[in-house]
Amino acid sequence: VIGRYIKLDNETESINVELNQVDDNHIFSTMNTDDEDQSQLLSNTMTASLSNTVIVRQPHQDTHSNQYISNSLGEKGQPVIFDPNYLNPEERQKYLNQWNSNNFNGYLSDMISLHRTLPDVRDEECKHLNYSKDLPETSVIICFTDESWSALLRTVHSVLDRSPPRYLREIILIDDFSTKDFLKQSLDDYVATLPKVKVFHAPRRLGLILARIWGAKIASAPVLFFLDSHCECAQGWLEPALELIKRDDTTVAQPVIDVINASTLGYTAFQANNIQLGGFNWELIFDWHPIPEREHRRRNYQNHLPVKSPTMAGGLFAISKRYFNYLGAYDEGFDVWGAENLELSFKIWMCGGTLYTMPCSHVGHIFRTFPPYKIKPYDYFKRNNVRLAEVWLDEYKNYYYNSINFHLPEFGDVTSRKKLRENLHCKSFDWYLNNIFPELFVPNRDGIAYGQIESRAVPLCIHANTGATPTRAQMCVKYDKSQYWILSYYGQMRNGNNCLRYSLESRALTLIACLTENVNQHWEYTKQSQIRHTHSGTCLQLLEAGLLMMEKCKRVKTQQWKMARGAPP
Ligand code: UD2
Ligand code: MN
Repeated sequence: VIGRYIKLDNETESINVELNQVDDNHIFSTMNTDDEDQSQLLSNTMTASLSNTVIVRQPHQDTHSNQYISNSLGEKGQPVIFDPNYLNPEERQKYLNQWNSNNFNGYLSDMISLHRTLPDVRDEECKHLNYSKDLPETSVIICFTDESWSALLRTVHSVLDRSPPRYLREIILIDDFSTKDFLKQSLDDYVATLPKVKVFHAPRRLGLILARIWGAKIASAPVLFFLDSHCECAQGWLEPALELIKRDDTTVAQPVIDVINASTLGYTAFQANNIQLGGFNWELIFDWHPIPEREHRRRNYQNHLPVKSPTMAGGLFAISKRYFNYLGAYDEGFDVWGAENLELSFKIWMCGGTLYTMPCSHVGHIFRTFPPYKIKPYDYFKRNNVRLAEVWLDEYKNYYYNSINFHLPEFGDVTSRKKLRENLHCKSFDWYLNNIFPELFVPNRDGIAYGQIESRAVPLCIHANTGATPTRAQMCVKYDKSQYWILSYYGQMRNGNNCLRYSLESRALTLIACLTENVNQHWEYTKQSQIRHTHSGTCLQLLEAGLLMMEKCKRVKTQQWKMARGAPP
């Protein structure tokens, strides 16, 4: 037996068993089992919308050729569960190396067809839209550094296979000084066999931001469509963006970014009633938000229509080349990775454009927990964010500086970027917050008490622990952001975007993502300096060793807490 193929039928919850001969070197044998580790594997697949599982024991030898492709492995975006314990030691080492260099299952990616099919994941309404007959042409720009061969080329082929040829002028690959050998001559040779695809090798490491600027300069079509180098474009991905930009070239359009699971490569789509919009927090980290009611109303509750998004995730979007240059592309002082997505988002809104997410356009992306490239000897993300804050955040930059504990790094010269903002007569950040992202928590507008919460009984402060660990008190540490709380006007006790929560049912005091209008997250800071949970009418009490409990409110020192009243500065 070389491998096992397990098929789980969602509806009946039964396990079907099949035998599959893939090619001369590959046989997938199947077996029906209810043993423990198999049910574990199967339960992992349940999180994905599709349910075929393949456990491969003996994969092909040549990881950079496409010759041993199964007809079914990963087809239709199915997740493939891959158990490395079935690999021989040599293959297992290759598998581990691929994880280390990519931070996703590159070994499995190499076994899946570069032309694998995806289901048409669009909502029904999307399939019957009529697009203009003369949409503008696009240049697709894909920057990469040390990308997996198959992930990169699956991105390229998904563009070639699923774009109407008349709208696709070219695909520009910018190799950002990769060190992997196969991304040089072999890539050039491979790409030479494809229509419309060109590779440009950077003479030094540019970082993704300068690499994109370079790609945009080379591009000849009126519309630029940027993609990451580990994406798969789904059916109908291109037309919605071209339609929006044709109507108004100050419109910037991002597809729904579907999830390609980093270990199973299973493709999971977001339906239009379930998509999330881009936001950010005061650490200037991008995050996701549900569509606010005001946007549902503006669109007459038609989920498939383009929805206004405060920010973009950054990697996947279409913009007119003219407008990209008009907005000053990206800050060329940004290094390696990060901040460019918020810069462009703020610029678009503040300088007269519109940023949409298009529920009818789907592109999958392999999300990884952290980027695989070597970290430079300094914190480039923080430095980029300081440049961003200096130029675009006005007085709001102090929230960011508070969150990074006031230690400003050297951030270079931003005069030319400030000049750009002036020349374009862009609106203020205050305008942006009030009009484009009113849902964002703004401390001095929405806060009524802030800072450390220190016990009056002993010098201990409430410390934020996310996840299952109960919240407790610890030694007070100044400028520790886990001890910086803001009680909001709406009664939330916030640590960043997380809120203190107490539930009568579980009797647990935890920290979870803030939800407005959740009774379990509603608190008051009383005249007697108590932290009172409104719904249960109980008060926060310090026990020995920093443990916290919700108890009947009474006048004891262990229920009294020091916290600065008034809005944070
Ligand atoms: C997200 C964006 C990414 C970018 C980033 C912030 C999505 C899906 N992804 O992070 O596009 O906006 O936020 O900067 O919205 N690369 C280079 N040179 C480098 C580093 C990276 O060419 O020095 C390439 C890399 O190979 C990849 C792309 O840039 O194709 C984005 O990098 P990532 O995939 O690590 O970023 P991601 O998806 O975590
Ligand atoms: Mn990416």
